[in-house]
This record gives sequence, structure tokens and C-alpha cells, in this order.
Amino acid sequence: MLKKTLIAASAITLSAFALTACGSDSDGGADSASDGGGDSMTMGFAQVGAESGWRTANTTSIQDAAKDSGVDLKFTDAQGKQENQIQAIRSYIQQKVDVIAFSPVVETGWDAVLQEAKAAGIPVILTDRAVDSEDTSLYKSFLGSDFVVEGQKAGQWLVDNAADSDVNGDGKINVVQLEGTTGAAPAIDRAEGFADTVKADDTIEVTASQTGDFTRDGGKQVMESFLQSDDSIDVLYAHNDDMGLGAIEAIEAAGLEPGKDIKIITVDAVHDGMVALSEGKINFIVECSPLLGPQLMDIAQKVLDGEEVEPRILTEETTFTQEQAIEALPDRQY
Ligand code: GYE
Repeated sequence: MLKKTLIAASAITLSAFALTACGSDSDGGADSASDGGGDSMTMGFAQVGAESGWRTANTTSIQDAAKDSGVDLKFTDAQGKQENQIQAIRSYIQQKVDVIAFSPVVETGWDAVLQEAKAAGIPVILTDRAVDSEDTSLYKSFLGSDFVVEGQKAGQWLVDNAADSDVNGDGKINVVQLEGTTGAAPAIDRAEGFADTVKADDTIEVTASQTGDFTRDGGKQVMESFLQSDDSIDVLYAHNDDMGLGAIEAIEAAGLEPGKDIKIITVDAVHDGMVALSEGKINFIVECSPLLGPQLMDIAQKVLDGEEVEPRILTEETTFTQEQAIEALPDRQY
């Protein structure tokens, strides 16, 4: 609905964006008033849920960035269910929002609803997670991390630290893996990147792998069952900090010392994960940034202004050892 007045409105919206981005943090209250009187962009965002510390930080980043740039944000939490996300997207189409953004809970099954958005002329931006659709015209851009690279970084740390990781001293490094949500891009890709990289050392073997659904509870429960069926676990690779933190509870309850009796590698680098790393309970964290909000608002504005945007926009990320976590913690935003 904004389209026709878009070119005229864009200058106003952009200058409003610049102003608010320069530090005035007034929360403006009503979304309609926050862009200086012009039509504000309406964005429908279908979030996965609130399964982890990463997700909470991601939601805050999106909501804050929308407020700062005068975007009228319609936000839904799908509670981890694809059907809820599809329903939310359909309702955004009905409401004729200007742009739809979402983080697909799983990779498959999006073509139909994305076709509907396309037919309605509403651009879609993928945030954080990918879809496996062949038809890339169904979305304008995909903003987020390279999860395969994250898995590779996790695997490379283990290859580089193999000598210290044979905790049981039997010449083999037995790894248990806590996978993210089954069918989710980060679960598929983090497993793949890790598996490919640890092939470089044939003493490393993934002996058990199961989903903990990216939650603390899931990580705890699955780790309990891993510990019951195997007393030769050397390493835990968890696809996110929260599952690693749940597993730490299980490891401690079993009378073992996390980070020593079982080496632990996780992904995300959210606050609680970084604290555990600084305490030596986790040994290595691969960072995955949840702070996608400002870039998302920027991309959406460009799309609405008819500017070209990159089809794939990668976030910049690092990794953390214990010493690096101690150093980074005081300045971490999340
Ligand atoms: O790593 C995990 C969250 O999609 C990158 O989802 C995200 C992942 C993140 O639940 O903690």
C-alpha cells in the first residue's frame, strides 16, 4: 500500500532513520508518529519462538531496530511451529504489510506461502535461517550466518586440540553431538561442517547424535541419556550454548567436571555461554551473531526504495577461547 508514495516518502524515511540512528533514543510511543509524519514502513516479522538466549537477543535486536528506524513492526512468535509461522505470514499478506521478514523454523515447505506473498507483491526477506527452495525469486535477500562455516570452526578447534581431548586416554576421541531443531538450517549445516572437518583426524568419531531442539531442557535430557549409555565420552559438541548449558547440568549431576572430564564445544556466544566458557566449563565457542535488526531494517528500506540488495548477506563472526571470553565479557551486548 505504501508503494505508490514510496519514492516521495523514502527521503523522509531515510532522514528519519539517520536521525534516530544518531543516538536520540526517544521511544516515540505510537509507531505512526515515529517517522516524522510520513508513511512508515510496515514490516511483518514471523519469529521462530523463544527457545534460546540467542533467540531472545535476536528478538530484542529486531524490535529495537524497528523502533529506532520508525518501522511499524508486526511481530509474532510461532512457538517453534512451522504452521504458526505460515499462518502469521498469511495474515501479514492479508494485512498488506509493506515487507515480510521471517526466520524459517525448518528449511522445507515454504514455497506455497512464499508464492502467495509474491503474488500479492509483498517482498520477503529471510532472516537468520535459510529455506531450501529452488526458486530464489521467492525472497529478496537472506541475511544471516554461514552455519556450515560455524560447524567447520567447531571441528577445526577439535582437530587442533585433539591431543588434549582424548580425556579417557584410549587413543580415540569419542564425541557426542547435541543437534539443533531437526530440519532447521543451523542444525543441518553445523552438523555437516563439523563432520567434514573432523574427518582430518581419524581418531575423532561422533559416537552419538541426537536433537535437543536448541533448548536447555532438551540438552539436559539428551545428555543424561548419553551419559547413561556411554562412559567413554570425551567431547560434547552442542549446536548452541543453551543445549550445552543444559548438558553441563547433566554432567555435573553425574559427578563429572564439565570442560575437564568432558570437553565442550558450543555455538552462539550468548552471555550465559560466555560466562561458562570464562569459568572453564565450556572449552570453545563459535560465535553466531543475533544482532540482525539494524541490517534487516536497512535491507527492507532498500528493497522498498527499489534499490538492488545482495541476495545473500553474511554476518561477521569470530570464535572464543576461555581467555578471549574473559576479555570480551564486560563489553558483550547480550
Ligand atoms: O544458534 C540457536 C537458536 O537460528 C542461528 O537458533 C539460530 C539458532 C541459534 O535457537 O541458539
